[in-house]
Amino acid sequence: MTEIPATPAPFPFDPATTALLVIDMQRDFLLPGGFGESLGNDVSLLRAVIDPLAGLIAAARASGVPVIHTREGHLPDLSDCPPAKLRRGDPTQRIGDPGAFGRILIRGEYGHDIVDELAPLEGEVVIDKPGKGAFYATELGAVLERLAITSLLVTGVTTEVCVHTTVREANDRGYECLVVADCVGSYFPEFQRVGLAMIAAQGGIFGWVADSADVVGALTTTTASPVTA
Ligand code: C5J
Repeated sequence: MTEIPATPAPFPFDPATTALLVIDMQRDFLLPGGFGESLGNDVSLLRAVIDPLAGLIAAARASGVPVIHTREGHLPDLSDCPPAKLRRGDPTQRIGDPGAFGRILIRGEYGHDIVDELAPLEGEVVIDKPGKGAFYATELGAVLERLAITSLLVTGVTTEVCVHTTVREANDRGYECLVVADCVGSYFPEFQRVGLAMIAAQGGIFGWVADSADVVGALTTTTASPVTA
């Protein structure tokens, strides 16, 4: 057990019981010309996450900490997409419509998959999720239980939507969550700032916040012996 410098206090870190969760780093959200940009968003704010996250993923892999990826998306017939989600907002394009990179947020389409820079390695868990939270209607809880994981290093996009929803779900299930500040991203700078502040407020109501340099530092000085199932 070691500690990672974090806000509001050092994060107790045991690589044997920790996983790195990489949320929704998908082309539909991140690529110029894609769905995210079609909603009027500046995707460069999300793309800034790619480099530090690639470094963090590499450090986790080297130290034996499991890397678990998620993808938000739906079955081609949209049977797992509630009408309320489909109707939400006023986009020029909706989930399931043809987009620049295939049908938007549909499993199996090019845009639904993870950006090349962060592609999962063979054998890494990829969770397909229909909701914002990574626990809802997925096997994530069972995977974490099988790996004996009790702490999560949380990364990905977007900070105030899928990252926050997942951290809240994880809290209610008893996981310790460290959100890595420069490895989560929002289209809205104010939401990024406030989203991170909300995690660590009130003595860490949802968890801890740290920079990737400090997390990588801890990973490179420790090694996990992952549980295999
Ligand atoms: C959104 C996500 N923002 N992954 N999805 O719709 O945060």
